[in-house]
Amino acid sequence: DHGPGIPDVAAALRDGYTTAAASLGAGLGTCVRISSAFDLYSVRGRGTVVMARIDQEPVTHRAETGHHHRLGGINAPLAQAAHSGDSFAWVRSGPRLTLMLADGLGHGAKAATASDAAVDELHRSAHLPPEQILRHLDGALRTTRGAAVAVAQLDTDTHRLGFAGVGNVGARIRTGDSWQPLVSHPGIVGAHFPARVPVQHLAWSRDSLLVLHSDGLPSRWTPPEDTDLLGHDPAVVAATILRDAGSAARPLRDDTSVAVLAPDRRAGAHDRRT
Ligand SMILES: [Mn+2]
Repeated sequence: DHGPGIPDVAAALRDGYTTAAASLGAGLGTCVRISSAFDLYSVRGRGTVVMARIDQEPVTHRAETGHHHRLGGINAPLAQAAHSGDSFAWVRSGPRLTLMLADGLGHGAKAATASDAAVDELHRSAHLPPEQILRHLDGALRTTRGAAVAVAQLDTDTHRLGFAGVGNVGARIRTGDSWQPLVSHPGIVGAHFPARVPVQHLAWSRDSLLVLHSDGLPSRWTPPEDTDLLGHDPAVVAATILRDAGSAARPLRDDTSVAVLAPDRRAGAHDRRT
C-alpha cells in the first residue's frame, strides 16, 4: 500500500496486538502463524508490503557450490481480471537456474494461453542455454498469439548470468551499487522470431539482483536503492517495485508482472541445507 507505514513492526506482528477498539483476531499475528512463509517490509511515509505464502514448495535453491538463491515475483492482472496474460517461472536443471517471464500479446484468456505455453515449454527446455530455450518457446507458441519473453539463466557453478529477450520485456541487473538495463531484441516469440538472438553475459555476485518485468510496469520505474529491501523475499522486492512505479491515481494500463532473482542474504543461508 501507499499508506503511512507501520511505526512498530515487531509489535504489530505480535498476537493480540490491535489498533482498533474491537479486533477480529485476524491480524498480522494470525497471518504469521498460518503462513508457510511470511515477510513484511514497511517504511514510514512510504507504505507497507506484506507477503504470506501458504503451502508452497520452498523457493530456495541450493547450488552444488553451496550458493543459495531465492526467486519470486508478482503478477497483477489488468483491472483485477481473472486472467493475467503474463506468466513467470523458474526451473533448475543441473547448474542452470533459469528465470523466464512471458507477456502474451494483448491481455485476457488468449494472452494467458500463450504465456502458460511458455511456462510449459520452459520445463522441457531448462537444460538448454537461453537462446535455445527461446527457440524452443518459439516452436511451442506457434499455435498461440505469441508473446514477448525474457530468459535469464544463472550458471551456479561459474556464477555467470546469460540474458536474452525477444519483444517488449524489461530487465535490469544490480551489480555493486549500480543498475544496468538488459536489452531485448525486437520480435514476437511464436510469430516473428528474429534470425539471431543476442545473449548478454554478465558476472553474478552476492550483491547482485535481477529484475525481469513486463511492459505493464511504467518504463521509467526507479530501481530500489534501500539495501534493507534487497534482503527481503524476492516477491516483496517485486511487489515494492510495482507499488513504487504507480499510485492510486495512476492505475495499471496492462497486465503487469515483476520477477526477481537474488542471492539468499538471510543470515546463515549459505550454510543451511535445503
Ligand atoms: Mn504487456
